[in-house]
Amino acid sequence: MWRERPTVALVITPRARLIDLQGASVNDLLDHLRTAVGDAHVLTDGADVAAYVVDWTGVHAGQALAVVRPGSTSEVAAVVTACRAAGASVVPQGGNTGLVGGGVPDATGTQVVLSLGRMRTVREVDPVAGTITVDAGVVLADVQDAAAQAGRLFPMSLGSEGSCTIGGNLATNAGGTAVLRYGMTRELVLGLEVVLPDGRIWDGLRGLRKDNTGYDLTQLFVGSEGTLGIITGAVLRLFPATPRHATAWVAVADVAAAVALLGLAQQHAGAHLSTFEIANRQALELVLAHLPGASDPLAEPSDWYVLVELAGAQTDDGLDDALEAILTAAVEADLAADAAIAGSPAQRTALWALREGISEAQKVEGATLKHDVTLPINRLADWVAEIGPKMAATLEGVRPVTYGHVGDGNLHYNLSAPVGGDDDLRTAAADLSTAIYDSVAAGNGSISAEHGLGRTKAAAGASYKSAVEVDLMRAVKRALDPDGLMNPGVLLPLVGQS
Ligand code: FAD
Ligand code: 2HG
Ligand code: ZN
Repeated sequence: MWRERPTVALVITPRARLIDLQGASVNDLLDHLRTAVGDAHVLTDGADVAAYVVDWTGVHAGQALAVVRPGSTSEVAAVVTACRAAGASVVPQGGNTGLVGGGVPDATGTQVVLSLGRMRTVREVDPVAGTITVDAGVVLADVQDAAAQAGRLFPMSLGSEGSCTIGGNLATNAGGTAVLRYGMTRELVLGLEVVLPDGRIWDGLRGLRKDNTGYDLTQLFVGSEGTLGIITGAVLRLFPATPRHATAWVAVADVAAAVALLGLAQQHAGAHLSTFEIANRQALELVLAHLPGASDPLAEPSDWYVLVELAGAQTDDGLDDALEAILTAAVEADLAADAAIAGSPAQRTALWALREGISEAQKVEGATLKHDVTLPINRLADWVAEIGPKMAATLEGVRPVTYGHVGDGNLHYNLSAPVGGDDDLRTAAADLSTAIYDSVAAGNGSISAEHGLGRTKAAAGASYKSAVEVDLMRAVKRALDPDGLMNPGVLLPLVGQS
């Protein structure tokens, strides 16, 4: 069971309820918003707002008072100021690829969605300083491309990189497949520009590597999921380009073998090890069933697979040898049964597609219950072995689609419904998730490794934290957003909700 929610001393209630949807105040607000950003960028028609009010999973579908699309930082500030004056709460949105419902409005129809979709300028690239300065609405893949054009690498890599934005990545502290080598988003940012809940602009766009002048305000906004302000710009770190790769899809017997293989890979490849991902057979089968053109690279099925990649500079000639040494050692130690090594960029892309296609394939398959958990790496194998039977006992025929960033101790333990049993999964969802979260908490893990808490896990997040932690988080929220107008109900539950 979830631990009882800690009691808190002070209550934040969003002022959004002050809005009378039939009243003149709404029309006044819409007028102010139109003045701030131009008529064409305030959307209110159902068809125009449709894509902004439903999340990628389809689980969270709300209503918006309006969707506003500012084109500059000063326009964002004007929108926030107008909303604050009217007591309307604001839901920041980037690419709307979030997986916990944090970027879409609730069902009240009183919230304003503030989309950063028009703020797509790469402001500056400085290859020598190793920095890139961008608007928050720049799509992640465009940041990667701009870095590559300057002969540098922006390493963050997500399956959603063609749609998600840097603002969303920062707001969720996104992870992805390069964390093992380069860290989470918070390790890739040097400075931010933020519109605060009171409409002021904080210009913290400094690309300094060293700045010990007090509290780290930049990091406060990273992972804040739109609850403390709106990120409008960022200075990000660039790294030397890694145009050379050695990539393999490896059949392993179980999670314990995958973890042991990780140790071998670290030993042989050192800093060149950039990716170490895991997927179970169920995950691969969904990709083979639903991803056009996907094929199994190995002759025999295996219960588990690892995607391992080494990356290096143009001058790094030894990557293929290092990969071969890893695989030879793995076979000798009985850790790997077989492996497919990419012999060309096209084969590398095909192996990556097997991993990156899992989310989409599982969505096509039907109802899914997602769990984005981290555990200490040395506990992962036992945890997977223990949780499977508990799931089966709770819902017969439930299909664990287990995959993720095993090198970071992060598994996506996503349950697909029993065949034909989507409703059964929905009915059993609370019991299944509680069993998973309880066991993760007991193992000193986290119930959200990289996707954030959003709406989906706001209550659970608070219930697994200590009273001290929740008090500190609420104190920060109160200090920056005393009226509770920034994304209420996301990350922290509304008081009174559990
Ligand atoms: P949105 O979905 O628009 O918003 C997400 C949250 O950030 C919301 O709370 C929103 O209010 C807030 N927000 C957005 N922009 C701003 C801003 N400018 N200022 C303040 N708050 C803001 N995530 C991972 O971590 N690792 C993965 O490997 C990964 N793979 C994915 C694969 C697929 C196929 C999909 C669909 C999603 C994946 N995600 C992954 C989840 C998602 O892509 C990330 O959470 C991403 O960082 C969200 O960016 P976005 O621009 O789409 O944000
Ligand atoms: C991934 O690692 C993403 O592919 C998405 O984090 C996970 O869809 C999911 O649950
Ligand atoms: Zn992930």
